[in-house]
Amino acid sequence: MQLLLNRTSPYARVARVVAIEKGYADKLVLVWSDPWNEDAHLLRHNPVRRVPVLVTQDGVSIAESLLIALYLNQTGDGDNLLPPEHSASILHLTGLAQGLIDAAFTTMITRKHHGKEIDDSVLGQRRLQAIARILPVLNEDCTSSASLTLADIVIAVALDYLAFRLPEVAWQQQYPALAELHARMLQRRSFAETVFS
Ligand SMILES: N[C@@H](CCC(=O)N[C@@H](CS)C(=O)NCC(=O)O)C(=O)O
Repeated sequence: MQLLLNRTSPYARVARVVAIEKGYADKLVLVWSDPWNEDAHLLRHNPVRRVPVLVTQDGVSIAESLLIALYLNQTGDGDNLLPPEHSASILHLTGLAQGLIDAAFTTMITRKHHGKEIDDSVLGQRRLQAIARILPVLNEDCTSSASLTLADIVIAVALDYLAFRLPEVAWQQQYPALAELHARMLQRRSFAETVFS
């Protein structure tokens, strides 16, 4: 099985963390890919030209980080990251965290292409406002569960991506529940092995 990824993508990190947590570390070939330049292998597996992409043992390509996470959760070992009895609340938090990743990633990539003044555009403002609105809701709604969930992973990746790319969003001081979740998750092997770089 292959995972097409790069080292700075929060989406790819979600897929890779889930793969490690579900016992796929030794069965997965990591294929470092460049969505921003010609990359024939990536294009062959994903015409959208985005990472991550999982290529299964049978050669089927799956794009979209959360769909990859669902596939790995269904087929891998270990705890179910989306137990049916808690699926609504886990998906609620996962959706918010994915929204946080989307807003943070798009802020970063539009700054890179258009300069920081893009933040003042209507869409730039909407993204920053989304980040400011999502954090307190996640802080309020996230609960520490006995076993690891998909939401724990996506929230922690989103927060670590903010710390990496938008450090001016100083969520650590304002949101203690998120700071606790982030610190706890960073201690896991799956996070230690997938640090943004
Ligand atoms: N919704 C997708 C987003 C994936 C995505 O945007 N990946 C970025 C890297 S962080 C990418 O490959 N961007 C290249 C592009 O948009 O052309 C997912 O959840 O996997």
